[in-house]
Amino acid sequence: MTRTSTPKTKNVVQTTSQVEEPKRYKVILLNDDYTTMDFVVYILEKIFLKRRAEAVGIMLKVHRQGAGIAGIYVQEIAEAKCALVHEIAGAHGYPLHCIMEVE
Ligand code: TYC
Repeated sequence: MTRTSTPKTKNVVQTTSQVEEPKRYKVILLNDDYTTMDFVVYILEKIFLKRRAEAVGIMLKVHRQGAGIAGIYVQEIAEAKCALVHEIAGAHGYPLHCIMEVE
């Protein structure tokens, strides 16, 4: 079937974005006196997918300064990674703690 009448709607030019970028969250590892350095490096490698050298660097920063950024993610991923850290650390008897902070 062919359409002979003129379309009734005008073309609309979109001038602004209608979707916001999702907020990003820093996952911040906190220092403590009981978790071993090796375990923190392991967590940074396995959960935050850091290479060994970077993982060691982040761990040492947390050890010396009290806190350090393990990674930056959208909310759901940051929450999942934080929960995994607490779950795995707890299972090994370590008090390793991380928090989230909006970027
Ligand atoms: N301070 C710990 C120690 O001396 C090491 C450590 C580093 C613990 C980073 C937690 O997030 C942390 N064994």
